[in-house]
Amino acid sequence: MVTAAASKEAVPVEAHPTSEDASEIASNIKYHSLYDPSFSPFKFEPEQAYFATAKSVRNRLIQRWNETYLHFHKVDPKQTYYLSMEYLQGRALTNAIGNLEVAGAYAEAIKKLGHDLEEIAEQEKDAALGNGGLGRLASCFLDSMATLNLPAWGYGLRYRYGLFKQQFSKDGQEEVAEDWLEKFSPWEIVRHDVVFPIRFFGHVEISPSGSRKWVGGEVIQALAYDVPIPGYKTKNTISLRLWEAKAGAEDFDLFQFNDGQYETAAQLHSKALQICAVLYPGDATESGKILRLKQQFFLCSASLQDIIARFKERREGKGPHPWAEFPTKVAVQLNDTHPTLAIPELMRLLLDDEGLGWEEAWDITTRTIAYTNHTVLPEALEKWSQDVMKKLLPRHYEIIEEIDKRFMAMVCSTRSDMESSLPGMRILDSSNPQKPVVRMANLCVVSSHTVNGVAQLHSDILKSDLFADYVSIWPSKFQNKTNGITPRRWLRFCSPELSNIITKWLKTDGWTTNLDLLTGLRQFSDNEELQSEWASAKMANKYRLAQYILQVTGVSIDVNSLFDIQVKRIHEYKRQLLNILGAVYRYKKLKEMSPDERSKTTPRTIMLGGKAFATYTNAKRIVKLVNDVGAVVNDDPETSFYLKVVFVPNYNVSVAEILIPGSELSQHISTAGMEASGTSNMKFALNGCLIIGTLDGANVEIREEIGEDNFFLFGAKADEVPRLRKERENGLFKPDPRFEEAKQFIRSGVFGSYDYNPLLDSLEGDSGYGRGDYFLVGYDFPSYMDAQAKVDEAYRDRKRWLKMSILSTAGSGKFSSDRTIAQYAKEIWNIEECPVP
Ligand code: B1H
Repeated sequence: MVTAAASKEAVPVEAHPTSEDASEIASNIKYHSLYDPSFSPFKFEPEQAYFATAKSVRNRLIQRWNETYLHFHKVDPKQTYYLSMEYLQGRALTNAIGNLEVAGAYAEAIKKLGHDLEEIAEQEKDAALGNGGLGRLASCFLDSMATLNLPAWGYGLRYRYGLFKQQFSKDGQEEVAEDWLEKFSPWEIVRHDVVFPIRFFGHVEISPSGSRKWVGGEVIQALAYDVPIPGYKTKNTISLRLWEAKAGAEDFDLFQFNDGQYETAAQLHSKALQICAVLYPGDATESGKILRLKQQFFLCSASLQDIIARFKERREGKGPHPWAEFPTKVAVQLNDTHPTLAIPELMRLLLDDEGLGWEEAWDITTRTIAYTNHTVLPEALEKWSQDVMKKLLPRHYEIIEEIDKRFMAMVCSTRSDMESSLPGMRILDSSNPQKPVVRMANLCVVSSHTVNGVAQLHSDILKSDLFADYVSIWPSKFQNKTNGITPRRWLRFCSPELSNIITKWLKTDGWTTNLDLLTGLRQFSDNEELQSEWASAKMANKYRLAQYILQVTGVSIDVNSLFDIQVKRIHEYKRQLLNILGAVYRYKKLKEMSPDERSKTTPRTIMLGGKAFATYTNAKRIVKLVNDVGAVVNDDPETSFYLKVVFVPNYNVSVAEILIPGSELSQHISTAGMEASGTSNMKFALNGCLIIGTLDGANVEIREEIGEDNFFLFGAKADEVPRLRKERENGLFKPDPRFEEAKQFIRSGVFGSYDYNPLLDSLEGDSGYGRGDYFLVGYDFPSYMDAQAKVDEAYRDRKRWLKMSILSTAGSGKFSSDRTIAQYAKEIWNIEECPVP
């Protein structure tokens, strides 16, 4: 037995890989720091303690992961494969020990080693392999799939650099590469035996018998890394398999290298590095477009080869491969159109490699693949240049052409009434001869057995608008699956204070896996004892948040003010501009008030956060404006007690875990019809935070669940938006004087010398881009300000506010991703639970 030197207590060093005893866990952590080291010996600062702890937890996960894999292999159930270009996993340590129910024991063990669990957990870098809601949804889904014991896996890409780190200079946001793998990730396990070749470019060869084969071009290897995903209170631990691109030794030209041609010698290695270098390569250039398409194909091809290999392996000794069984064993879900190439790739593998005929391959493909749409924004609907597609994936282009041709023939022969709609439904759009494109959403709809939207309103819009023509052909293809969030990460672990109170009043912690139980809180919403406990838990979370804000911005905020938060990607349709214009108006009015009048107002701290895409100019201007407004407002001795405006830098999953529990009001104020669902609205509501919002996305359902009295509603409705835009175009819009005043105040230069005119001009009818306030900020401004006045009034009535807060949590049960995933499993994937005994 060895005794570790650097620890506080004399802790023996031993393996004990699965013990739940704190002393043995401490020994195990020491064991990892000494015998599986990644740092200089005997150094045991928080960082070393984090890595050793993570390795200790990882071993538990690997054991469960292995058992789960073997169990699935033995039972051979139908399995779902979730294909997504994005996963926003955030940190893993707290979540893993929480799901394994060993958090208490690890906290004690770490104390024995002279450290503090929270401090250690903060050493971990976020795995930010995603942009926003779509990526975080994928991660919540994995958590629910594991927790529900479903045979399901995720596939994604192992980006070297995740979503950029947001920093600021005097010019505003700057993007810096986020090196999440700098000191390796303890949560991934490389699978050197899981490698598939991925081809790009080349040409199609036709044999004398007429069969086709894609050959030549460049071939890069896909190597698997598995991230174990533990379920909560279950042994089941599933996999997120991330692909890395690699070139082999045979691709390294030693002769050229020795000849001094270093770059050309390792050309393929450098091409491989590019594929998984960054999450979202800028695609303004042709090479950027090709790289993005390469990434998409890389994910699809590697995943499908892996799926087919597993299908064959599980069929070994059971006779030749009965391909007709494939859709009874495999469900593939496309997370938006980004992995659409899975469709022609599955067709190619079945046709060219397995030798099936078109009809059979098409039947298998369409029974296997389902597609989730996440947006109706025209600019986000992917269209790839036909020329780029032909060059990079010549065989896939042929297959897409054939799908398009057969689809047209089917419509013409069975639905002659639809012929006039055909041009809009076709997959290949050559209407602009200069820029013929492949419409990926159309390819998905034609080739999937099921298409779903992510909130009721969004699914209705898909049916009545974007995909209306297809609905008349395949009415039963379209479904709704309202998004959800995992209540473990988003309440149980991020707000232990509130969780304990909920468990106490419900007399069970069963709500963590059956979130509908939260309705049990309704009967106590008036209870003074609960209200007072509730208020202290929220206050503890507000303190934690205030400390964080001070640490990252230097701004000291008052915990007794109303904490008002809007955090999400910066986009004009999400209308952060409406929020900041409201704040500017509030500031102007406060300035005009007498001290006595001011003292009657409700003090507020408005926090905004989110990243702007690097080339999205107006989004960056909005970020700059928030910072500039904050700099003036927060330093104004007359008003700063009543109003603070803070831009929270570098918003990500772990920042959200601090912000959301401490919030009291959150803003979900997109132009109606434009936010497909939103998922942070669910996280805030679950944490007892009230919502000010429009009738958009999942807001509609949240309001239904928690009651309209507990939701601050304003703004145009989705079906009014087209008419309102028309009216603007025709000069019929009369702006509210408050809106004019707020804009004018900014134009006057109060917030510095930066030129905000182009941003503000986009809100005018005569905007240079001819958009004339496309997002209707001006139209919604007055009702927004009225709703904000109601918020101020409600907050002054403490009892009423607490009751509303409790009712928000109580009504959030529907928004568990467990509910969402159970619906996918039953209504789309047709899979059943497969618990590891
Ligand atoms: C959502 C995206 C998205 N919808 C393109 N679409 C991307 C589009 O990298 N790209 O090219 C990345 C992401 N993301 C979001 O999905 C919706 O806006 C939210 O309303 C929704 O809650 C979320 C999850 O369904």
